[in-house]
Amino acid sequence: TKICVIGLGYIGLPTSVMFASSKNYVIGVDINKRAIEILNEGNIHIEEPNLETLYKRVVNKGYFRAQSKPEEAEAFIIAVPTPNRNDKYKSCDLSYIISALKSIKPYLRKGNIVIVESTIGPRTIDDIIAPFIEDCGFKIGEDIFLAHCPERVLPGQIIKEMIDNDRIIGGYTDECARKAAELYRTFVKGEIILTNSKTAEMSKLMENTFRDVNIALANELTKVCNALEIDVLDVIKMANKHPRVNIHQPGPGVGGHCLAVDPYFIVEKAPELSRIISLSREINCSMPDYIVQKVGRLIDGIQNPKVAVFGITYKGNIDDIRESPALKVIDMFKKRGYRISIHDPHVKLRNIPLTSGERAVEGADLLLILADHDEFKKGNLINIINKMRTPIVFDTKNTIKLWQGYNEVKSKGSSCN
Ligand code: SAJ
Repeated sequence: TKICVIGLGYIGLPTSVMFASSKNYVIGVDINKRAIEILNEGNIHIEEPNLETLYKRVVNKGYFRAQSKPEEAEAFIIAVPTPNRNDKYKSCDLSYIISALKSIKPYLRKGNIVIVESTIGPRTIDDIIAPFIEDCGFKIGEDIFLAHCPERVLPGQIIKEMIDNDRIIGGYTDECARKAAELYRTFVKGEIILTNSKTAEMSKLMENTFRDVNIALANELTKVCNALEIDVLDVIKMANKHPRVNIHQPGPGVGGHCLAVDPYFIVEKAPELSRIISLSREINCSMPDYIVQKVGRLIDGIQNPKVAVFGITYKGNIDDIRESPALKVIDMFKKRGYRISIHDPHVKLRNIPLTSGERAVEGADLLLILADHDEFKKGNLINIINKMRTPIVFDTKNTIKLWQGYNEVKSKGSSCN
């Protein structure tokens, strides 16, 4: 099958590679000229384990080519970003989807399959995308087969999860779902579950919303426990001994381009009814401020304080800082006039002033851990606090319990959280 994939980012590129690996001819399309150049030189422009090796293999065999414009194909897969708009409900911005649809319009032929992989609000296929295609003069389910096939892969293990995870296929009609399923069956080993478009849209959004709401519960519990002087991590450990309870881990907030984005797409469509969902977003968004207030109390009275921040990515062991709560924390520190040093062994961005861990803690009054990178899980607490001016450690991700010297320092009553 000849497949044209629009959008070669974290989802579109691995998807293209998977289709090409199972002997489909894939044309990858992106508006980013630099990405096209890199890809056509045989390299990839994103970081993802195992992807480059697989990519080189399909390019060498002639199954993949990147270009800036679509062309005729049997199937079109849209994998472009759908960010939040800057409006009251942070609603779903469909402008990239609309321009992708416009770009394939001249190449659409009877019998084509059109699949939207991008995350979209409930009813978007029915209310916006299907009418667009019908306006082009096609009858969906007879001339064109339209489906929403959301992805649910975790960055860092995309390839494995793309193959093994169960896949939801939401067809505009039953025939649309069957056609789309045939395509994915070429590489998906997990179960392929057929449904309608709106159910597929809502289930994808609800997966991430479920996680966001549960993290909000853990974060709220943290605030309540702190107010009542109860150790929240002990409470979570105890409660999770129950076979049907799984309280998530509290932290400095929720980042990334999924959990911090998707719940708003549901709220937008039914604001009066989505109360727990929007409250959870509020609670998770309040965490950076909560952390900063707490830091303020811990270093109260210290002249010209210096805070060393360890870990600024949105979660541990990745290089991605999109929507990371750490950035908000750092901004608030700057507004308060604190001196700040930042250490993150995973981030390579030049516009953030990073320094080594040793230098970061030198003369610091507080060490704040915001991401649970593996590098932070081992260390010598005594060595670190010896370099600090004031030995206060605030660990929002519970990483340093494993550090050498932790128990010794803790028993002397220093502020380890
Ligand atoms: N977090 C907590 N406490 C927890 C778990 C996570 O504070 O107990 C925070 C993390 O630190 C991070 C954020 O939540 O800031 C999100 O991290 P994550 O690992 O839960 O999720 P993502 O955003 O990397 O990927 C999610 C995944 N969805 C689910 O696990 C339900 C992934 O499978 C989806 O494909 C992806 O969203 C997506 O593209 O939608």
